[in-house]
Amino acid sequence: MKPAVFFLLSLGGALSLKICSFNIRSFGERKILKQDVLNVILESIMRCDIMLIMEIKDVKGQAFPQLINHLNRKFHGQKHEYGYAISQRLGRKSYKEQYGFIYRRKLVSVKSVYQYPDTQPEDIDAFAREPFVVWFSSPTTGKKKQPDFLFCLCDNNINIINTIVMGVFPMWQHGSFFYAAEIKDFVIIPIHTTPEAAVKEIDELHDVHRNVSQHWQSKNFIIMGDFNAACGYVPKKEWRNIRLRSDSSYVWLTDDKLDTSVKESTRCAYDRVVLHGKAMIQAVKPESVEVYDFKDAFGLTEQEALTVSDHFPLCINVNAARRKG
Ligand SMILES: [Ca+2]
Ligand SMILES: [Ca+2]
Repeated sequence: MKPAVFFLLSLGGALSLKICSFNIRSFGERKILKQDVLNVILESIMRCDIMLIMEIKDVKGQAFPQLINHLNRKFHGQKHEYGYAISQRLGRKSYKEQYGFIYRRKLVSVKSVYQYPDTQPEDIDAFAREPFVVWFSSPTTGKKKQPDFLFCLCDNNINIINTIVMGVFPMWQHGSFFYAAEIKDFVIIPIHTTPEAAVKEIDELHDVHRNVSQHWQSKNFIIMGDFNAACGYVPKKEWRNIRLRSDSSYVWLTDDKLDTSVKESTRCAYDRVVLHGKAMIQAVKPESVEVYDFKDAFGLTEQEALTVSDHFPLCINVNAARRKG
């Protein structure tokens, strides 16, 4: 039996960031005041390193900052664990919503924000709630860059070694080497479509992506949110008219059957995550896609769960570079 030669060249490089989106139906002061509802919301956020919140209907503009205070109070002694960025109130008439991002300040920072103007010639006002785009950065530990791979020359004990290594390092893959891409910055384009205009708005996200690419240098994009991309709002035959779907440079991590709706009677893949950019795509494992079922996690009845929201949060894990210090 030949001895196994096993090289472990890097472990310390990548940091896994959990990035989630959550349409909290009609989020406002009333939800903050209901302790049970607030607890589920806080728990859902604390599972994540970045959380996009949609459907903030907060006329006085107080509920969202209060939510951040509640979160930060949970981390005594640590200076403001969470930071946030929130859009203006967006909408065509009196009905308005905001997009809000909550993030762990230790892990990421906001490089820049950009409100998509929605003034494309011949397509003015394509969106009811035009994306509030945020560029996040996750700075590296510095110049001392370690190689990002594990390497193994193994004999017929490879299965044993794989079993051991996969237990300790779940990122290990069968075969001789593993490459973990990590990214230092990425852009999140959020969207909560108008259900009846979902086909048009999802298609237009392609133009938003192009527009943002002209403004910012980043090539790493996550397009996420409540697309309303199911259950009658996007008929099957329409997919081919949606450039975000037909253009193969976009990678859809969620399939058309992933149920993100809370109601037991519905199975709807409303919420989606789409990636763009080679490094971005490499930094996310498709199997990291997760629908967080807070109904099960908290042992709630359907009715109780619906007082929190009619959507479950949707999450992915991104391999990011570690932040300095
Ligand atoms: Ca357009
Ligand atoms: Ca608009």
